Amino acid sequence: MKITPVTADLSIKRTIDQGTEEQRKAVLNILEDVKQDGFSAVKRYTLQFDGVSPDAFKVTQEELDAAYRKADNRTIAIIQEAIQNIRAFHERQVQQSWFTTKPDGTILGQKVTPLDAAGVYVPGGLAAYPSSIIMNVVPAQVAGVERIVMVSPPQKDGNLTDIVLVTAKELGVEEIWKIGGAQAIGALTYGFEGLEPVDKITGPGNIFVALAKQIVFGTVDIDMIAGPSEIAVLADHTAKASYVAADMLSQAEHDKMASAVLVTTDRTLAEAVSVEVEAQLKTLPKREIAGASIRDYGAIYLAETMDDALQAINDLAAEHLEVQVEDPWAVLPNIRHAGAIFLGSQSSEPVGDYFAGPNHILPTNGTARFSSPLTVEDFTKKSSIISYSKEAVKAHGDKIASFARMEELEAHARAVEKRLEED
Ligand code: HSO
Ligand code: ZN
Repeated sequence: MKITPVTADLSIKRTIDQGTEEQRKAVLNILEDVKQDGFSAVKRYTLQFDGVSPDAFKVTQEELDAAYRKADNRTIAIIQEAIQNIRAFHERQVQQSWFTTKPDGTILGQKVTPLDAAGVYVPGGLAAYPSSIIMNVVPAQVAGVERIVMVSPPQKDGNLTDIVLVTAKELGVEEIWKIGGAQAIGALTYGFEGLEPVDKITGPGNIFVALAKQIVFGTVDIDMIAGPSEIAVLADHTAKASYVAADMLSQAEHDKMASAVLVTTDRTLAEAVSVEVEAQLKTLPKREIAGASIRDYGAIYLAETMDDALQAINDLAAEHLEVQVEDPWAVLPNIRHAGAIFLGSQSSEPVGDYFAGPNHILPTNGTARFSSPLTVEDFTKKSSIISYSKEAVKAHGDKIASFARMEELEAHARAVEKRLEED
């Protein structure tokens, strides 16, 4: 990897796939068809895109049980422990409704209510990561969402993979549909006989799924449009080159467009990481993907001071940031933009992908400047509570009426004054 000095305005080289005009049109058509024709449109598109035409799209209890019986105990135990850790972390995020009272008897507050129904999209093939299923489902469950619906495209044999079903069963997700692509987003948004619409759709997907989510946003809520994985490592002379390189490759193997960037104050480390990345790449099963990612989107930046390095790190606003410096907690206050921050040499990124507890659905493409990981709050909404007392209306009614007249809204003014007329 090339080593370049850190420059003033640094940004991760990103390619944001916005889709082509044709793709957008195709997705609009699919959504419209699903809205109009429901089940029959879903059946048609599943045959067209997935090459199968099942009579029923809903996964049965027997299918779930059969997959579970085939799973080995260690796999199940690992999934269970990961779910436990992730659930425990998310339970800390629960927000309570709150109310405040004033001496005049007014009560104000905020009522937190879980969404009624959430839909989780699980991509097909190798990207059907069980870890991502957990990361989407657990916050919804902790929020109290009563109905969680999973959708995923059927494989060539018409089924979902066993590991997807096993994970769903461990999570207690019971409503699973073998539908993928834009047609699945349409089905979740508009519903069809047997499938009731949901309120929010989360989960990653290909460009067709991303476009469909963008289009249905407003009718339903969505989580975010996730870009390829990103990792930035902030390191000084105390960092171990083999760790840094391994962690960079862990995200590079996700996608040819994933980006792995090192920002360091130490030239020796920069050179060692460059050599290590090449060496470790050679034996990776996904060396073709990881190699392309490192070549096109990887970088090693050398900074003169830790302040310059931190500036660069904040400019990058990476999805994942590893801090491998002498005293990581000391630099934490100066880190402003990152989706997840991994502190210290033992906190390698995959620890967070699978097991530690925080969510791995994180802001990409520099959106960590203004957005956050997926949380329990994302599966709730709030209602404001206003309970005014007679005393309060007497004291403030005339001001409210005057305010309304400033806006030339006479009916507003009179509504309040009606209360003033009475004793
Ligand atoms: N690192 C990915 C999530 C993931 N990793 C799933 C492994 N499985 C998010 O950027
Ligand atoms: Zn990952």
